[in-house]
Amino acid sequence: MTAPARARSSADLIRAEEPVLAHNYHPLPVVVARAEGTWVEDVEGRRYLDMLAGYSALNFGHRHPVLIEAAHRQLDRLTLTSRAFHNDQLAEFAERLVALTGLDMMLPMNTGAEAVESGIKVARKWAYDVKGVPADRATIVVAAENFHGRTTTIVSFSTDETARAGFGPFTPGFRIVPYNDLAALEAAVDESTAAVLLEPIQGEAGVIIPDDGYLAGVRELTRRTGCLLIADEIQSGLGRTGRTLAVEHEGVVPDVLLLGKALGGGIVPVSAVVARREVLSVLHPGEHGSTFGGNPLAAAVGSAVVGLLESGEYQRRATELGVVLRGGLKSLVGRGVVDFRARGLWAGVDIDPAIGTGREISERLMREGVLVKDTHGSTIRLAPPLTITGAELESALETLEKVLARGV
Ligand code: IF1
Repeated sequence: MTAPARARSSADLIRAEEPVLAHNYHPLPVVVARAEGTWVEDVEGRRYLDMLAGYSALNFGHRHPVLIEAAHRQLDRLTLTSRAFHNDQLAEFAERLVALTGLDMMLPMNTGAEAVESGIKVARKWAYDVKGVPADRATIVVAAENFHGRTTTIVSFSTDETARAGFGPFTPGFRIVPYNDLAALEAAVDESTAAVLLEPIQGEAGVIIPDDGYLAGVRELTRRTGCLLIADEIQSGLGRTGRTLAVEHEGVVPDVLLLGKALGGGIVPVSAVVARREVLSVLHPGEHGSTFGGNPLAAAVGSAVVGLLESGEYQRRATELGVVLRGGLKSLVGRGVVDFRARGLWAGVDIDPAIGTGREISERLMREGVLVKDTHGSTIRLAPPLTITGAELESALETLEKVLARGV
């Protein structure tokens, strides 16, 4: 007999998942039951500082009141129409998102992978219809160590065997070059190239920040060779690095911008392809679509998210508190931290493997009330909500210091 959900302990719930839930994750042994702001609470009432923020899908913290209010208001009016009809929320969302990014048009989708897939389709169609690349000959250049999602086409150009093995046959038409290497990129681009697809900072690879000038160099190269620059800002965008978009750190405006995660405010999946008119104009009725893309609930929440970003408050917070984050991590170098990379409120921290793996460090931090996620090896990622207070951030850094000082 299964105990009713309300009486089940964390341990009961973890055990209950095992026979009925696909094992495509190895979660930390914490069962979250409620959350607010930077804090989550497990079934037994233990509280944790959330330093992962849903992999940057919770930039505005858990259940931000402005976003929850927008969602409640729309839930009580209209949630889904399909795009067979118009709805009264989508125009405002499109207008405000386009204005926020400085581009011309947007295509509303749901998950990040859908935005990436849509960006690939649109870039290819632009290559055939506008650039004149022969049918089915378009290529797209990507970076090694990329992470753009989990669909078959996307893992076709992954260099992470764990994400790719066993899912072939793969989609052709992609060329892989080392990240942060303009010469290699130059060599890979030719008349068949539709686009270069890059993360401005590589998230899953461990928050890899390219050399100053790299993104500007890619922009110059793509403009000179007549191909599109597609910036995947699904994780790096929407305030995370201290700017609305990470490409702004180099004054770069891409031809195509991919957004997701925090665009849905941590409430509903919302993603988008935002692009120059010439690019998104290649789509005509019936050529692309999505049941939920642009639904009124997503659009209402998306508009509220854009509203939070229009003031610049969260970008300023990420910049200011990013100084505290960098300072704290710098003080730990040589005391358990081997190296780190940080921009705004986003850091990849390489822990001394002698102290433990990323997973072991994550479990020790969890027991001290701080939630993080390892990426690879002994690297952990820190990406708290941009609503975190200075005191909360200091507390998380002190906990990291304590866990590292304790050693093995
Ligand atoms: C998982 C991390 C992984 C992304 C970028 C597109 C997508 C993502 C730059 C796809 C998604 C998520 C996926 C999730 C864990 C997380 C992630 F990098 F954020 F840590 F896996 F690498 N572009 N990243 O980061 O967006 O379809 O998931 O909405 O798959 O485990 P999605």
